[in-house]
Amino acid sequence: MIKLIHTADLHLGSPIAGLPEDVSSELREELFTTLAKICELAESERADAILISGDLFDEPSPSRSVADRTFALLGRAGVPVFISPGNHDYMSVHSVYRRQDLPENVRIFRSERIEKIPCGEFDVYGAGFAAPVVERELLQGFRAEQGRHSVMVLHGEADVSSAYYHAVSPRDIAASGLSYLALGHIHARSEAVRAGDTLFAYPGCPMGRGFDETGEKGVYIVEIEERARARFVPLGARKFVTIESGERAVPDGFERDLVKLVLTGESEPIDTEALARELAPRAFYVKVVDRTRLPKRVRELAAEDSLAGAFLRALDAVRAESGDSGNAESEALAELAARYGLAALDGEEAPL
Ligand SMILES: [Mn+2]
Repeated sequence: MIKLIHTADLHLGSPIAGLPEDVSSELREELFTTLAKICELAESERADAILISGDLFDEPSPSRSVADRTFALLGRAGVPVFISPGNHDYMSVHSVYRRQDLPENVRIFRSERIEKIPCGEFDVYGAGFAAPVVERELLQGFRAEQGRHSVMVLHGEADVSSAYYHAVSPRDIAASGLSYLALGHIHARSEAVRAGDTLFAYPGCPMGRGFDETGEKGVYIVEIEERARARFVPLGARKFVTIESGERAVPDGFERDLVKLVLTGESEPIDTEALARELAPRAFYVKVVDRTRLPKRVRELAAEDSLAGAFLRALDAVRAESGDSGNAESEALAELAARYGLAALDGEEAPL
């Protein structure tokens, strides 16, 4: 049996922006811990190789320390590591993958053309991005050498309708003769599916870097006997989690995680920063977003003979004149305008 660890899209060296600096720096560090866990998993599972399907780094030439730490970890992995450069860590002139001192077990597919590297009893195929965008459909006409098991490591999109990132079509995958196609690029994990006899999957990024990469992350362990099968293994890194709730609370169980609490329902304007500070001990990081609507009581102010009433009536008149009241976007905008205005009349800060 052949056993492989399949990962992609670590984006090592990425700044992880939009968070407080101490939180970002902790996460930047945890990216290396995650890579170390992947290497340890390869050892404990007695895997035959690690496949990294692109965007190992966030850019073609990461800092010396990011590159050195990465290759030191991969060099100690104890198994061959195959890397397909992606659209972020493409093969630029100054690409980190051109270094002469890479560990011996690290093999990189530097060419845009598909190459084959034999690995014991199976073959590993691959290709790399030469530029941030590659519009060619890569697998067209490809057929792996038969009689041996073969896998391919590739940063690309299994969707020919968006053709900028090594598009591969299910028809070409089915005709490839590969046992497994290890894809990268899509940061959300896909199920492992079959096209013909070829299994293919996106493992997704092994650790989230923002609230657009939520939930449990990990790698695929791929086992090939007659055919390939893949099972997802979570790596236990901190998770980004979005919770929509009417309650101004973070439930139990998120102490290690980054939580975005989206408040819904009806409420007076909420001081989101103060609430985030109050909830901070409930998670590694808490962000509060106010998506509540003003309570009826406040809306009834419009009928009052007061400055607030006059303001709300004027706002209604503007909305009626604009003619697009009723659609969700303009309703949300009107809601925000009402909140700003009422807060200002109360001498408060804008409720953001
Ligand atoms: Mn990526």
